[in-house]
Amino acid sequence: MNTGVVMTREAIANVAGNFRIYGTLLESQPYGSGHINDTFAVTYSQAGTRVRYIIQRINTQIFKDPEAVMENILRVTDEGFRRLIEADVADPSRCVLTVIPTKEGCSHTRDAQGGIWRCYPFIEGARTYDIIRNARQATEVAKAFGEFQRLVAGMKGPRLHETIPAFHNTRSRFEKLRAMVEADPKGRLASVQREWGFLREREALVDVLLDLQAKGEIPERITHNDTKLNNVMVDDATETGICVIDLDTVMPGLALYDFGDMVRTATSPAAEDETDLSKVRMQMPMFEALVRGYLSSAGGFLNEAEKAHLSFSGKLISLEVGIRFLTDYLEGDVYFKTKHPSHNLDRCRTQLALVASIESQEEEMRRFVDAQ
Ligand code: ADP
Ligand code: GN1
Ligand code: MG
Repeated sequence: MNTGVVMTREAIANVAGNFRIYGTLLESQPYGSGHINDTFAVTYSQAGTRVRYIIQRINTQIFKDPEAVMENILRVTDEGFRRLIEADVADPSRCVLTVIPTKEGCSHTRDAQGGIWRCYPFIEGARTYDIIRNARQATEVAKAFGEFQRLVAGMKGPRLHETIPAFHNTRSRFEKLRAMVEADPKGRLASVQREWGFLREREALVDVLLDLQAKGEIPERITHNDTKLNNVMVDDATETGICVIDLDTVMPGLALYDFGDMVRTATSPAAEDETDLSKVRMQMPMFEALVRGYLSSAGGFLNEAEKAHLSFSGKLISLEVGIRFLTDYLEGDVYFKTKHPSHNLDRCRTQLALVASIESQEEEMRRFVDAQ
């Protein structure tokens, strides 16, 4: 089971000591609710001022080429920083992540067990949310993700590395699930017949965006690919989305994958692992707020086919993540961090409930987008 790494204070101090941070380490604690990396907040005294940093162990079971991940992140954050300076933004270091180098000038360091770590300044006066609070927040978050896509759109140089190949390839996600159903390595299939049936009925959906891309109707762009609500920092004072974080999957992708994941994570009032499925629903006011926010920053570069599939993308990404949670459940919880044996199944069920909720409102969603 993937439960994340346990680190002693001394082990964290050893890792943190490799970065170009001066002062004295005061404390450290595990931080955040991400499913992939091991994240710690560390506090230093720097000449009497408390300063925090984020230290993160990259999950190298998932990101097989961490150097490529860091190369992408350096390129994207440099580009973002440059563009923000050009635009005269007041405090760019709160609006884009800064990679803090090691004492040797490298973007990451290796611990005694071979774990790969990186370090960012802690963005203060802001936080992430696991559940959306109100429509205004939805607009702000969508605007921030759209702005992120806009900032990196014109980046020069070679194509970014694909840090996880076929990450959003919904056909291969479906085929992996089918293979896991056939192998049933943990004997869990009997308990998921209803979920597997729901997904099988919707198999045709997984090819829709891939086909449009193959026909050239939807272009490849530089996208974030993990635009969960809790991957954007929201300013405590202004409630604006100030900084997009979790940049491991920034790579070539479809803008619709990003919008779809916003719908998946920012329209329902329920947690991703809620077990009372009657609480899971796609709330139309949140969807409308997301569309407004996203179009305000990304509307200028999206084409008609992309705009026409905004509501579909929410359904597809909820389906895709449902497929991934179910696959991981059948495989024995090897990918996402889990806290108990049915955690991935609970998460799968909320995703499928969300798909059903979107299906019941799809016409209305489409009409709203068309009217923009
Ligand atoms: P994961 O891939 O595991 O989701 P993230 O990079 O999203 O890892 O980090 C996990 C959580 O840590 C985020 O949701 C956020 O709350 C917090 N976090 C990450 N980077 C920063 C930062 N630079 N400043 C403040 N909080 C951060
Ligand atoms: C993971 O890292 P985190 O928690 O932001 C996952 C996403 C899933 C999401 C489901 C690299 O995101 O793809 O959509 O969990 N990230 C990776 O909550 O697989
Ligand atoms: Mg995250």
